[in-house]
Amino acid sequence: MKSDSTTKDHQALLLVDLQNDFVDGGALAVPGGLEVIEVANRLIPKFNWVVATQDWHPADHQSFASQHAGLAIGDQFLLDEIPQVAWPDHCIEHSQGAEFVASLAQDGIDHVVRKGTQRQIDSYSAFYDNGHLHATGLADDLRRHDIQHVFVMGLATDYCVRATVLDAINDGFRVTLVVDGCRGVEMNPGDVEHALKEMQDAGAELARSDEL
Ligand code: VGL
Ligand code: ZN
Repeated sequence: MKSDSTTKDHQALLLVDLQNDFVDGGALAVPGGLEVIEVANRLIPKFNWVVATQDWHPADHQSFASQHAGLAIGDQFLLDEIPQVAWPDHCIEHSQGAEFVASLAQDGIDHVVRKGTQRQIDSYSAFYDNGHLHATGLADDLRRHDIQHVFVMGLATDYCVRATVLDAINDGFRVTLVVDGCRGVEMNPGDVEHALKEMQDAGAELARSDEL
């Protein structure tokens, strides 16, 4: 770690969307997604406070291409005037695909944040929906636990990890992105690299898990 401006007591690990649908064989499989589970399992015991997000959609969520005649997976459209990518059906509430990956050391998770629960708006970030209309309550919860510095890893770098990191910084948290704990969708070549640059430009520090 670069400096010790925050101690363990004020640090949290934030695991983004380590769910069956985002890993190998899942409905929205992120290439190499399964590889980050062992990174999470190594980091979990090092933190006093561990938060995990769960993408948690109703079956008729309007981010699903299946809900719109004429939209194909990957198409961009406007959902209530907010730019939206059309995704395959994924992480439907209470489904197997929405469950955490079985090999994840779930006993070490202290708090779960479910997002994307409203059918009419998507929520990539662990903190706010994509329109920044409603907070999930995570920022307040972290502050209640005196957390000042969050270490973020998970899936996918160019969507939910990116949005979570940018919102965390905006809400005043120090953020370290655990780079080897992330994998991206990379819908277009360069998306992951671009997302990493955006996060760094916003003030995120980048680290490898073996440095923590
Ligand atoms: C995600 C697309 C749709 C993610 C979630 O976890 O990055 N991406 N829902
Ligand atoms: Zn989703």
